[in-house]
Amino acid sequence: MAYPGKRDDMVVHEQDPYNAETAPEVLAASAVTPVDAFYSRNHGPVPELDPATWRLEVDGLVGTPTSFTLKDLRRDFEQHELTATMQCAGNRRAGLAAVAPIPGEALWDVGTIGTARWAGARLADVLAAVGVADGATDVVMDASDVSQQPVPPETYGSSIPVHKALRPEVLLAWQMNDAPLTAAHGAPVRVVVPGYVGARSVKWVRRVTLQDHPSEHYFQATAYRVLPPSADAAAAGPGDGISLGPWSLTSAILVPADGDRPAPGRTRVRGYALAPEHRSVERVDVSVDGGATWAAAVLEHHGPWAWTTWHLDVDLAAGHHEVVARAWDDSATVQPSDPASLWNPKGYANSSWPRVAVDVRG
Ligand SMILES: Nc1nc2c(c(=O)[nH]1)N[C@H]1C(S)=C(S)[C@@H](COP(=O)(O)O)O[C@H]1N2
Ligand SMILES: [Mo]
Repeated sequence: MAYPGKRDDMVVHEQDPYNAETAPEVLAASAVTPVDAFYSRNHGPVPELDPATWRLEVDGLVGTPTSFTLKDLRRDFEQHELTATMQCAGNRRAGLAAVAPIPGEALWDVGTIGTARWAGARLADVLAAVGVADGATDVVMDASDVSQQPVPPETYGSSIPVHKALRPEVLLAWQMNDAPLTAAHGAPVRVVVPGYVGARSVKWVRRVTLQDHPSEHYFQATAYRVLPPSADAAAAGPGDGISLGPWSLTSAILVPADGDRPAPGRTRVRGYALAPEHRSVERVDVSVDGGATWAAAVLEHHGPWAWTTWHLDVDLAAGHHEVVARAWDDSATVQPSDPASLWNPKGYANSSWPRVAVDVRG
């Protein structure tokens, strides 16, 4: 069933709450992902908030606790625009689930990612207006949606370190692709934290609190953490595992799709690569023989906070081919080849080489 404001070619993993990813060929069609094709990751029902009565409370370790209306934010702060990629920590989880089962989590393929032109106020400007008090280390963002996943149910929320919150790329966004944010993507205002896993880009934000420790919200303290392979995910508690903040070097092959049966001859392999915070994608190698030989793809950069899209034309003879890619960044780091080396009980941060198998018709 289609969801309001979303195309019907979304790959839906859950209807209620709505959780859907973009089909690979749709993602490959443009550097900026259309809003109606952008992935949706929800932990509770989507709230419909009235922009006229919405308030953003800023409190905690600040000089002057302040309540802002949307009008206040638009009037008192300069609007900044930024093309930035958002990616769920669970993107490419299916590749980890192929190593060993990951029960209870959506088996996302390569489409829990998208790039948008965001516009809004800098969180740094708002924090400067209220004053950051000594001792503040973390900025907690609390939202209006209630998730039934934690026991007892609680509002969605997470936090980022103060040093990240003060960076110019972090926005309180009210626009996505030159239009007002839609309800599904956090209207009237969401946080956008480029370079960090999507879980930190809090939608329907209603309160920003500065404190001397990270958020105690379930989705910060317990979920979105990388547990050791031997851990029992169901028994994990607050503070267990590595908290996911900045994402790692990754890439995906979007076209051809796994199992495609192209005609023999010239085929264009297309995909994306994403560098960690403050890094850039410098090279993407593509192999059509399972990694025996490689050629460098053509890169298209879209700004410091956006993915790099890439393509390579290859000649494929009839028969079976395993297409593999690997991205390199400006620290000469390359993605790890083996998903087994990254496997973790909740299936986060699969940054291993993407692989698709195609059978070229004879
Ligand atoms: N309030 C709220 N914010 C949230 C979430 C949520 O469920 N509730 N999901 C987070 C996760 S895990 C991701 S990946 C992104 C997804 O944003 P999108 O649905 O706009 O693509 O929002 C984040 N912000
Ligand atoms: Mo996510």
